[in-house]
Amino acid sequence: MTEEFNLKYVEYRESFNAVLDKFCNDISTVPEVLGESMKYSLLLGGKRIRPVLMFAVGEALGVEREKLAPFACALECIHTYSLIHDDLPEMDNDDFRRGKPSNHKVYGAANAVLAGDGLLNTAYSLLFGECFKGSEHISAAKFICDAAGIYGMIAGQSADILHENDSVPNEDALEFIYENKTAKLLIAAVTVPAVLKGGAYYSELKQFGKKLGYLFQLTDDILDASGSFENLGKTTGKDDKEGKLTAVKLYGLDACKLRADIVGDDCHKILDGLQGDVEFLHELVNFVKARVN
Ligand code: GRG
Repeated sequence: MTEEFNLKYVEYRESFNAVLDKFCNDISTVPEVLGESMKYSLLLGGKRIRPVLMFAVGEALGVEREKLAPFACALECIHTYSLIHDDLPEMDNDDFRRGKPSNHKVYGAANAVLAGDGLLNTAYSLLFGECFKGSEHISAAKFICDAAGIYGMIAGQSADILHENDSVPNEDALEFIYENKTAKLLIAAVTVPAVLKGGAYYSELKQFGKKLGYLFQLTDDILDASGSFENLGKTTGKDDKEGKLTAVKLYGLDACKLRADIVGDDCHKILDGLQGDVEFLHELVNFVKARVN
């Protein structure tokens, strides 16, 4: 990755973090623990890859960040809720997230369920708040809701649970899980600017998000099998222990690395068909492929 890419990534991320700080400052709940537990997970850090992607595509298409900020914030709230619920003992049972104790380890499982619910609900509230601005805003809001819902991320998580301990690993099931659990929110991140721009490069960006999501989950599986707690900030080796259907289980570690190269190339090819400055997005694909956390 070039120094220019690193600086730009930090600039996008910090500009989003400023939006998120303001959003968090405005959260004031009774009882206090509700808002506190929501903010705990939102502000734990994380790569902020979804907002960064949204801002970067927005810049390539000429959509202002201020216009995207509420959508990016809603998406990060939904992503954070999914991580809180995923870490619960009844789901993935992880005591650590982003290098810190998971939400339920700090606030207890019942409060963690509510923190997740609160984040999801607040995301919808934010999205509804945008809808009076016009039909493109309504379409963008609906796109995020659908991506997160029962034909998106929740379906992916449901399939992930269903296929645990399958005696024969199944490629179609794996692709369904990848597309829904992981790719749908990344697809939303890259298509929201297109929708707000009246549909510019919508199909290409949707396809790009799908491939990037596949690559993102592929590297996640590779990191779970071969990464470290220090880099990842969460327990590794759990997929295998829990009998998860992963690409590493289906194809083996070396084949997964080859697949990552092929899917990365697919992402670059899609970007080559877009006009505008997409150099940052090309580098982001390489960043996802080489990521260690
Ligand atoms: C519980 C409804 C519900 C859904 C859970 C998204 C998800 C479905 C579970 C989270 C666990 C997981 C492995 C999800 C796949 C997507 C993924 C790799 C998420 C981690 O996202 P990063 O790496 O996290 O962007 P940071 O911490 O950087 O924000």
